[in-house]
Amino acid sequence: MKTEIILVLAAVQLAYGVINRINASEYARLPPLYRLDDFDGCLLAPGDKYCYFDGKILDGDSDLHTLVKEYSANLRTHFDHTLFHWGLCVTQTCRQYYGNSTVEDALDACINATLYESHQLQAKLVRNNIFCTDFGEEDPYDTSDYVVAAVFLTLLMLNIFGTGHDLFFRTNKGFLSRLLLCFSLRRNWKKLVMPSGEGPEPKLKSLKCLNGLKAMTTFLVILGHSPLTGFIAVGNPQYQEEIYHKVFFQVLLNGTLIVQTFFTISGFLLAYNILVTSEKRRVSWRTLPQGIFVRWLRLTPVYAVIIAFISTWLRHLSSGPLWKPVVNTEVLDCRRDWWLHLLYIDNYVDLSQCMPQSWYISGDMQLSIIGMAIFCLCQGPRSRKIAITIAFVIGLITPAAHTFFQNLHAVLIVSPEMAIHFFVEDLTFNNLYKRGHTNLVCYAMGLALGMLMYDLYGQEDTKDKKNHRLLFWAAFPVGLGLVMLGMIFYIDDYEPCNQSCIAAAALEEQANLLLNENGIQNLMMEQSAVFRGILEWQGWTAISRVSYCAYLIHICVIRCSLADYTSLQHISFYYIVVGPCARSVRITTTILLANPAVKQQCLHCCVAAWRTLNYCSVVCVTFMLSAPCWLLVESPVAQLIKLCLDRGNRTKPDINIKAAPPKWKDQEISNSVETVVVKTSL
Ligand SMILES: *[C@@H]1O[C@H](CO)[C@@H](O)[C@H](O)[C@H]1NC(C)=O
Ligand SMILES: *[C@@H]1O[C@H](CO)[C@@H](O)[C@H](O)[C@H]1NC(C)=O
Ligand SMILES: *[C@@H]1O[C@H](CO)[C@@H](O)[C@H](O)[C@H]1NC(C)=O
Ligand SMILES: CC(=O)N[C@H]1CO[C@H](CO)[C@@H](O)[C@@H]1O
Repeated sequence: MKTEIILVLAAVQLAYGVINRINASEYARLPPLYRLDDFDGCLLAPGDKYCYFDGKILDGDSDLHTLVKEYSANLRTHFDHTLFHWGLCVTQTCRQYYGNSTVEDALDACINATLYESHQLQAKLVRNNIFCTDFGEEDPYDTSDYVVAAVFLTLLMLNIFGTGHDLFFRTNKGFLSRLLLCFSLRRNWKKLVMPSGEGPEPKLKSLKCLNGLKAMTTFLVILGHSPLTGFIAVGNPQYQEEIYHKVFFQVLLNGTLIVQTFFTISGFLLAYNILVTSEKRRVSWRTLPQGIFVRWLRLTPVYAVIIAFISTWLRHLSSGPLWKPVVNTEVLDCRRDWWLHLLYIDNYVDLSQCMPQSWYISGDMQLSIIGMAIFCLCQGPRSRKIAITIAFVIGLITPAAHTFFQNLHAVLIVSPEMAIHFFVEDLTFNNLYKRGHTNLVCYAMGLALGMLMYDLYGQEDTKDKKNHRLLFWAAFPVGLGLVMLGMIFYIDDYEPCNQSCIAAAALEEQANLLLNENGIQNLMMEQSAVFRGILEWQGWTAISRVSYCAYLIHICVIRCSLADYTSLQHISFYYIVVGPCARSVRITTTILLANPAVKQQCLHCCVAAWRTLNYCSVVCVTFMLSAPCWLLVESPVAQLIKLCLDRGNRTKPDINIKAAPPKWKDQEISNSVETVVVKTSL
C-alpha cells in the first residue's frame, strides 16, 4: 500500500516536471520581476526621490515577448512576468527623464528605455500603483495619532497603578481598588500561566484538550502564513515557482483547509457550553442579545487597540523602499474600514488590505450569532436538531452555488500573484473562503457534534465508540490523501472542469468535516490517551490564552518584516529551513575571525541572518508581542467587563440556582460566554 502511494506521488511529480516548465537559460532571458535600487544611497540631498511601482510589459512581436506571455499564462504557480515591481531611485537611475516632466511620465519613459535597452521589450507604468518617497519626508503626526497615544498611555498608567496597588496595598475592598486590580500585571501573569480546566464544572473540564488543539492550530496558521514573506522582493522568483512542484510544499498550500477545523471547533464549543449552562439557567430568546453583546464586548477591546495602532502609529515605525506599498496601504485601508471591523462585517467587503486575516473573526462572530439564535430560539432538542439540519443543508448548497455561478476555484489557490497582495483580490477568497455563510456547513456540524457529545457525556464504552476508534486512526492517512488531492489544482495547464471542481470541493469538504468530527469526538471521549496527553500539556494553556492576540497581530508582523527589506532576498531551502541556526554559527565564526577581509562578509552575513530570522521568526515575534498584548489589554479588559457586569449583583450567586428567574444571571452569562469566547476566539 505504502509503495503504491509513493509510486503515485512520484508519477504526479513527474507529470508536474514535464509540463510547461522552462530551463534556467530560458528563464534568465525573462526581464527581472523585482528590482530594488539602494534606498539609503538614493535619498541623500534635497530633491532626491525614490519610487516603488508596478510596470506592465507592452505587447510586441518579439520572440522574448511570446515567451513572457506564455510563461505568465499559468498564474496558478507562476508570477505574472508581464507585470514587474521595481523600486527605482528616480533622481539617479532616471535622471535624464526627470527634468521637466512629472514623476509618472519620467518613470514611464525611463522603464521603457531601460527595458528596451536590456531586453528589447516595451513597457509602461501602471499609474495608480506608485509609491514615492522624498528626501527628508516625514509623515506628519495628526490628531488621531495623539488620541491613540493618549489612550495607550492611559492603559499603561492603569497597568502601572494597578500593579503598584497590588504590590503595596493588597486590598480588594471597594470598586475602585477592584478596578485597579484588574490591571495588576502580577495577577494577570498568574492568570496567564495558571493551569486550565480548574473550574467547578466537570463537563467543561473535558474541554481541556481543546486548549492544545487551539494552540497548535494557531501555531500552524502563523507558520503557514509566514511563507508570505517569500513572495515580495524575491531575487530568484523561479525558486518560489518551483516550490509548487514539491510535495512537501503542497501540504502547506493545502493547509488552507485547516480553517474549517476552527469553525467546527467553534460551533462545537458554543453548543456544548450553552447546553452545560442551560442545566442551571433557562436559555430563552431574551438571552440572545445579551449573549451577543457580551461576546462583542469580550472580543472587541483588544481588537480595537490593535486596529488603532495599525491605523496610526504603525506608519511611523520605519521607512524603506517597501514600507509604503506594503504597510501604508494597510494603514490607509484601516483608517477607512476600521468600523466595519469593529462591527464584524468586514468579511463582506472586498479589496481592503486592513487586517486581511480578520475575516475569520468576523465569520466566527456571524456564525456564533446564528448558533446562539438556534439554541436560544429553539427550546427542545428536537427543534434544535431540525434547525441545525436546515442550517447544514443551506451551508452545503451555498458554496457549491457560489463555485458554480461565479466560476470560482474549488479550493483557495495560493498563487504567487495573489499572495503578493494577501489574497484580497482573489475571487475565490472573497466570495467563497472568507464569507460567513459559506462556512456555515462546518459550523452546523460543530453544533451537532456539541449536542451529540453532551448527550454522550459519561456514557459507558459502547460498540459505537469502538468503531469511532477505528475511524480515528484511519483519519491520518485519509487526511493526508485529501491534502494531496488538492495538488490537482496546481498542475500546470490542467483546467478541471467546473462540475468536477464542485464535486471535488464538496468531497474534500465533507471528508474533512468527518475527520474533524471524529477527531474531536475521540479526543473528548478520552479514546486516544497519547493525543490527549499531548494536547492537555500545560504548556499549551498559556499559548492558547494569547492565541487571539497572536492571530490579530501576526499578519502585521509579516508585513513589517516584509516592508523592512531594503534589497532583494534570495530564497532557498537553506534560507527557509536551516538558515537561522547555520547562519548564526557562521556569523559567530566570522566575528571570531575578526579579520578585516571578512568584515565585509560579516556585514553581509548579518544582513542575511536578519532577513532569515525575519522569515522564520514570524512565529516567535508574534507570540512575544502577543503576551504583553494579553497581559496589558486583553486580560484586564476582560476582568473589567466582568467586574462591571457583576456590579449589579454584589451578593454571591445562590447555590440553589433552580429558584433563579428564567434568565441567565449576569455573572453566569459572563462566565459562560467568556468560556465560549475565550475558547472559540480562535
Ligand atoms: C533550454 O530550452 C530552449 C528552448 O526549449 C533550448 O533551445 C535550449 O537549448 C535549452 N537549454 C538547455 C541548456 O537545455
Ligand atoms: C526642460 O525644458 C527646457 C526648456 O523648456 C529644455 O531646454 C530642456 O532640455 C528640458 N530638459 C529635459 C531634461 O527635458
Ligand atoms: C519605448 O522605447 C522605444 C525605443 O526607444 C520606442 O520606440 C517606443 O516608442 C517606446 N514606447 C513607448 C510606449 O514609449
Ligand atoms: C441586586 C440583585 O440583583 N441581587 C440579586 C443577586 O443574585 C441573587 C441570586 O443569585 C438574587 O437573589 C439577588 O436578588
